[in-house]
Amino acid sequence: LVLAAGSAAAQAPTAAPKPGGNPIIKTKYTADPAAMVQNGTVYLYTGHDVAPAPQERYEMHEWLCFSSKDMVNWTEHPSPLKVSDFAWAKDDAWASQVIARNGKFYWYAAVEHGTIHGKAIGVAVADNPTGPFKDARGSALITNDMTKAASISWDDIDPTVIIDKKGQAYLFWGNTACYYAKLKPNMTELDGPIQTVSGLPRFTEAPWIHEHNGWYYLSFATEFPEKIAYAMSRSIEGPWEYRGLLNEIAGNSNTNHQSIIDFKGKSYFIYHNGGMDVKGSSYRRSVCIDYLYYNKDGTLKRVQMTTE
Ligand code: FUB
Repeated sequence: LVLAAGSAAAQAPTAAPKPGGNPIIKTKYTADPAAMVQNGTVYLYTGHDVAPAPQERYEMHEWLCFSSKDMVNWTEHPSPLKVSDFAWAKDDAWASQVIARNGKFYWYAAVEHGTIHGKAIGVAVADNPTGPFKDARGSALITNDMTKAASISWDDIDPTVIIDKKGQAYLFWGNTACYYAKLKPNMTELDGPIQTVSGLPRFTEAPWIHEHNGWYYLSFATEFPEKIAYAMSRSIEGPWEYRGLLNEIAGNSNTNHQSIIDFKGKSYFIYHNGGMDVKGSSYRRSVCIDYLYYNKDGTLKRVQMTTE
C-alpha cells in the first residue's frame, strides 16, 4: 500500500488492479467502508474511530474520504462531512453511503439525533465526490419515531442506497430489523411507506445492496460477533433468498461492515477489522480489501481475508 495523504494520486490504472496490503489505511483508524466508483476512480468513504485506547465505546465525529485509481494507492481528502454539518444531530458519525445522481452526490449517514431519542439518518449533498457536503434537508430523513417496529433506539442506522435501471432509488437500513423505502427523484424525501425486508435470517445490521449481472445482492452483518452473510433476488423489492455466509469474524472486531463493488473487471469485498497494531479493537477499526468472486450461477464464493 502507498497512501499519498493530501496529494493527487498519479498512478496509471492497470487492467486488473490488485488490492493493496491490509489494512489499506494505516495512518488512522477507519470503519464502515462505503465505496463508490465514479469516472475510473474509486471513492472510499469511511467512519473515523478516534476512541483512545483502552476506551471500549465508539467515538466517531466525522467521516473520511479516500480515492484511488488502482485499489492500491490511496489519496486521503480533507474530511468532507462531520456530524456538526447536520445542525439537528448530536454525535456518532456511524455508517454511511454516497451515491451519484444527475451530477450531484448524495451522502446518507447515520448519527445520534439531538432532540428525537435514538439514531437517525440524514442526507448531505455535494457537486463533487470529495465535497464539501452540506445537509440537504435541514432535518433528518429517518428518525426513530418513524420505525417503531424494533424496540431499540438504534435501529435507524447503516443506510445503503441503490438506483435501479428505471431510475427508482431505494434506501435500505437497519439494526435488528432491515427496512427499505423508495426515495423521490430529488433523493432527499421518502416516496412511500417504510417496509421491512423479510428472508434475512439472523440479521444484525450493515445492509449493503448491489447489482451484478442481473442479480441484486443484499449483504448484511449476521449474529454477534458479526460475520457477513447475503441474500439474492431478481428484484430490489424481493423476495430475497438467503445464500449463506461470505466471511468469518474479521479479527479482533465484534462488528463487521462491508461494501461490494466492481472496478476495472474485478470485484472487491471491502470491510473492516480490528487488526491494526496493538491498539486495534472493536472501537479502533481498520478498513481492508479483498477480492470477491462470483460462481457461474451468481452465488458468491467465500471471501479469503488477507492480512497484508
Ligand atoms: O460504526 C458504528 C457501527 O458499528 C455501525 O453503524 C455498524 O455497522 C457497526 O460497524
